[in-house]
Order: sequence, then C-alpha cells, then structure tokens
Amino acid sequence: MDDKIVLEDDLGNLRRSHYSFEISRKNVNEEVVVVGWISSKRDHGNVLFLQLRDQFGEVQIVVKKKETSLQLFKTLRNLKEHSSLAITGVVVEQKNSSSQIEILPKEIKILSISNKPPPFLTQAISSIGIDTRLDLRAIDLRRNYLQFVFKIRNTIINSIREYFNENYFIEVNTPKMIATATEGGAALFPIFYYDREAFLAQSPQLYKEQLTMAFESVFEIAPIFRAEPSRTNRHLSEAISIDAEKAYVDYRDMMEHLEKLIRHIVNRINSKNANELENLGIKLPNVSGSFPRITYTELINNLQANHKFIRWGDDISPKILKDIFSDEFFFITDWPASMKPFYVKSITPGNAQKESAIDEKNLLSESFDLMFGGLELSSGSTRINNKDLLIENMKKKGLNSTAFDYHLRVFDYAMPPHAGFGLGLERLVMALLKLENIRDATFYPRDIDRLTP
Ligand code: AMO
Repeated sequence: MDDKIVLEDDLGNLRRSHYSFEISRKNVNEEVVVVGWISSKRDHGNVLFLQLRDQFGEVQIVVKKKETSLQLFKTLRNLKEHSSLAITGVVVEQKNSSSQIEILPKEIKILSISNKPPPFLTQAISSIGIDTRLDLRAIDLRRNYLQFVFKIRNTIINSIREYFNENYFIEVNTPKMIATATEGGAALFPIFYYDREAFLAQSPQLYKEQLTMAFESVFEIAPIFRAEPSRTNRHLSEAISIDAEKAYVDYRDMMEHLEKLIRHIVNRINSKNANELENLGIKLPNVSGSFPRITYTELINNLQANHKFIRWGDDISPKILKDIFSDEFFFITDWPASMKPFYVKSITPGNAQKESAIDEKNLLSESFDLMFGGLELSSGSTRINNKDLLIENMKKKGLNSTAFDYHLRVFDYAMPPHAGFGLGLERLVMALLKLENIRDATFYPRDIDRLTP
C-alpha cells in the first residue's frame, strides 16, 4: 500500500467560479473553478472519474493518466471519499451524464484529505444503526437522504416565517433560562443560575402570553427542553417549537390559523422541493379540504361503542388513533380540563358547546391537539386571562401561585382574551416525510442516552 503523506494545499485566493448547478452545455470550453468533496470514485486504470459534490449537487471530474503528472494521478487514485478538492478545469460535453457535461482538470488542489474509509455512504439509511450514524453525524448528514430531508425542513421554516409575516405576527424571542415550570407532565432540566436553581424552558408559554399585551400577535421558533425519561422514536430532550399566540381570538380562530399554516407549508414544499420529494419517494398529504374536528368526548364515545376499553379522562394511545385516522391531519378538541395545563381556559356552562360541563371533574376546556394519524403535532387553547381564575386553577393543579408572581403581576393591567398553540417542528417533519425516527428530523438529537456530538 502506498501510504505516502500528501500535503494539503491552502485555499489561498482560490474561489469557486460556479456551483455544480450553474454549469451546463452552454459553458462548454469555458474554464471554471469548482470546489467540493469526493462523493464517489471510479478507477478505470488510465482514467479516474471523481464525483465532486457541492452544496447543490455533483459534477463529474475526468482525470486522464496521460494528461496528469504521475505523482498527482497516484495521489488522486489513493484519495478516499470525503476528501476536499479545488479543481480548475475546462467544461466538456458528456452526453451520458444528466448534466450533459464533465470537467477536464488543468490544476487540482487537494484541500483536505480524509484519512479513513467512509463508514457509510451509499447504503440505505435503515440498514445502519442510528447510533452509528449519530456518532458521526456531520458525515451522516452528507448523505442524499438526509440532504433531501433537511432541504425540505429549510423550506418548512421559511414558509412558517412567511405565513406569520403575511398574517401580521411579530417574531419574538423569550428566555430559555426560567424560574418556573409551565407544562405539568414533562419534567424540567434544572440548571445553576448564579446562586439559584433555575430551569431550561419547557415552552415559551407564559412569555408569549404576556407579549400579546404589547404586540397582539406573536410567534417564536426556538428550542424547548423536556427531560423525557422514555426512549421513543417521537420524543427529544431538546426540540424546536413553533409557538403562536394572539390576542382577541379563541382556540377556534387559532385552529384556523394552524390549519392554514400547515396548508401553506405543504403547498410551499410541493412547489419548491419537487426534486427532493421525488428522490425520497414521498407524496405529501392532500390538505386542500378542512381538517376533520372531533371532540375528545365524541372520540371516547366512538371508541367505547367499538368495544375499546377506555374511560373518559384517559389518554388515547397513538396506536388506537393511527388505526382510525391513518395518515391524515385532524383535530381533537374540547379536552377534559383536568388533562390540560393550568393556563388553559375551561368551557364554562355559560358559553358551553353541546357537551356542557356538569361538575368539576367533567369540566371541558377550550383546547385542541392537532394530530397526524397517531402522532400529536401541536396543542393549543384559549388561555385564562382573569387573574383570580388563573390563581384558582394553579391551586387546583397543586401549584404554588406565589412562584408565578412575576407572571400574575401583569394580569392587574387587563390581560386581553388570547389563544395560541405550540407546534413541534421535528414532529411535523417526521409526519410529512414519513420518518421512522424523530432523531432524523434534527441535526444533533438530544435524548436520555445522548449528549454528544
Ligand atoms: P405541548 O407540551 O403539547 O404544549 O407541546 C407542543 C408540541 O411540541 C412538541 N413536543 C415535542 N416534540 C419532540 N419531543 C418532545 N419531547 C416534545 N414535547 C413537545 C409536540 C407537541 O404537540 N405550551 C403548550 C403549547 C400551547 O398551548 O401553546 C405546549 O408546550 O409536537
């Protein structure tokens, strides 16, 4: 084996003249500078074919032995995939390739050498253990499959900003180091905050509510932290939440917004990522009609009528929901108040819908979950905007209301009626792209077993 050490070149003043997608037959005979990494290599003895990958795609480099110095040819032949090159060369026609061109190099700079064979490159994503991939995530993310997923994720984030901007929502940022919990069930990560204990934010809930006083309509795209003890394919310890909150509306208005937001996202992906969808073999769900809405009570009655053992007040398992709704968006509305956090407004007998509240334990709430099959994508509700009611509800849920003084204080200045939702970005990506594991919807997943890379 020739293990000769080759020195890596400096980039110096050399810069790319064209991305791969910018070179076509119209550039034949032109000199170009392309840079990128080798995604594959074919050795035909006297000719080497290198696929050079950049941010957008690939271009084929043809290195002919008789036109290259022996030393360089040998170096290139031994170069492993993932090595980075800068190539100054001439564009020539190549009828058999999809781009119809290839590049004959005049000068090759080796910018960075991979010293290990690639651990995974072309295998199907499902054939390699996810832990092996995550241990070397930056390399894993170079694979086509994940490139398509993250390009679509990028469209999703842009289209979310587009939707909210068009609808006069202001983008906000709320603190991620906080003093109190908001989302009952999910456990908190404690941190040291100078000489006090603090927590990583489970949700921007209380801050986004307060900000409706100043800005009326707000949204945030930011991490939430949940100390989830379970190992599932749908929970992360750090996820990205898309939060919206708006004054002078109720939960039904926010369901409308959420539905329109999802429609906007799906339409944008269809128009911007046709190529990625085709490569992933994915057809996005049809979202032209309005999403079915079913109340929690109707759903429980249906399940009981179909001999499922489930009581009013129980959580409904993803499996049961998936069997009924398979792959479609739908809302479950009007949840028992006992199943929702303290800030969620109850349906009072005065403005009750048909299943009016009878006593405390049967109380319903102005709330919804957006589901996709068995996967919960979002929760939302009308919030309590009356200070006394909020304190009462905190007590009912066993919370110490004095810990929330910083929040309750603003309610003395007439908190307007308001409603909102939180939508899990990774869950949405997972649902739309039919990912098996939520970890592939995020760059560097965090879970109970993983804190690196
Ligand atoms: P909830 O706790 O239901 O509601 O969270 C909202 C959405 O965030 C996503 N999500 C998660 N995604 C991945 N891993 C997790 N561990 C995780 N936890 C939550 C889900 C979920 O539907 N403050 C309310 C929202 C509101 O009422 O505005 C809240 O946090 O997609």
